Amino acid sequence: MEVLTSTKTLSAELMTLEDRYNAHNYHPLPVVLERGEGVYVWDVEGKRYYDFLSAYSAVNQGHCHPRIIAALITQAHRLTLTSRAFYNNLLGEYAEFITQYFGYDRVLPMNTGVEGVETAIKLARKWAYKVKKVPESEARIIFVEGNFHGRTLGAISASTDPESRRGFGPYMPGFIVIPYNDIPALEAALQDPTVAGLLLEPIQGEAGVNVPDDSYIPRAHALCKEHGVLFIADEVQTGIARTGRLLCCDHHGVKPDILILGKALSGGVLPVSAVLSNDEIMLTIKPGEHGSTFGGNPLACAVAREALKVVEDEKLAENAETLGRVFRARMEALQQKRPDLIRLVRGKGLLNAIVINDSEESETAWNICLALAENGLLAKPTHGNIIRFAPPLVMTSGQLEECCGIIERVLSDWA
Ligand code: IF1
Repeated sequence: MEVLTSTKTLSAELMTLEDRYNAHNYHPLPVVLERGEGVYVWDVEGKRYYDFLSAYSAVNQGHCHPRIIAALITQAHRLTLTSRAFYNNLLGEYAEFITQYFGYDRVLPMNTGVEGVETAIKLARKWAYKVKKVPESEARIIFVEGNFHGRTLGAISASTDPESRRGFGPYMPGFIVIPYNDIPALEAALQDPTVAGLLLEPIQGEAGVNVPDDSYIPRAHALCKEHGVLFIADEVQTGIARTGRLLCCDHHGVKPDILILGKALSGGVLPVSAVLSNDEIMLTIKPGEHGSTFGGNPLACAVAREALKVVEDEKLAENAETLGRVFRARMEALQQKRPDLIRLVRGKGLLNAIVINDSEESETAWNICLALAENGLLAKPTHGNIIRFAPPLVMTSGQLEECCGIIERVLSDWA
């Protein structure tokens, strides 16, 4: 390769290459990353950034956590995949570990978050027919507006986001969508005896870190109990210590009937998801009725077990709670200084967002993220004018101070 004559030549070349040969299903920030360690990532020109997206909360334990990488490498030399046609020596121990870790009877291991969501929908329907005695093929699942559960046809059939669903019809039947954070709407929907479950995120990530009223989750859970409907929590993004507790539902003392995990379940090392539930629900699925080639593979078991141990050993939930309060206080002070630019700050733990005081279509949030990248901090807008801030949970208070300083410098003088 010719000697680089100017900065960012290699980045430009690699972006061009990706644009030429890759599908255009994303609009990435113009940064080409090649290395990650803890809270940092480096681009191909060697510039270091604080990662404030954490791969959408998949690297809560920090990039390339040494313990998780070691578990990956050790197991990769021994056995990576057997398929579930046979037993493997790690799945039983992993299943015991993760069910005790979260307090459930059983786990159904999958790979991506959306496979976890699809699995939960199938479980809820199966339970409705087998246990609640809903007539076959008539079970309904309640979702809430603003949801994001993934990109499969099932998940987008519940979506209210035109970008996620437009042009992909026809859609999955049997889904009811009601307003989020609206108890009367839920009470009305629960009058339908064919409802099997309510599936929601305890904080809506993609919708822009949409935090419901404190009373919403516990009251929704109680109403589901009252009506014999399963409370299903999609904690793919909010789980694994991200919001300052092991699960976001823990803030409310609510134990979901079905819990969906993904992303940081592997520390961002490979796709690992899991659905947890108790016998009455989980055992409605019989052998041969659900699964996947890689679900419960020994490599995933080794990695996920270590990733969960790291969360506990390094007290990542406590750290997220403490640093999250510092972060929101600093951002709220900034909002006071620049109410013209920042409409509000919201979040829990280290899942936070600022809402920029501009239209959805405006480029403001995008341009702010470009300026933040210039200043060594990576964040990305969601839905037009909202910037999500979600660093790895291993961040120190000193690093957070420095990052708040970067954000304050860029936003204080924003013209
Ligand atoms: C993309 C969003 C975040 C999720 C929740 C299930 C899934 C996700 C609550 C599916 C995945 C990812 C997907 C990725 C970007 C990212 C995302 F912006 F799309 F919405 F995080 F907010 N439930 N979220 O957040 O998990 O199948 O992806 O493993 O598709 O653009 P997955």
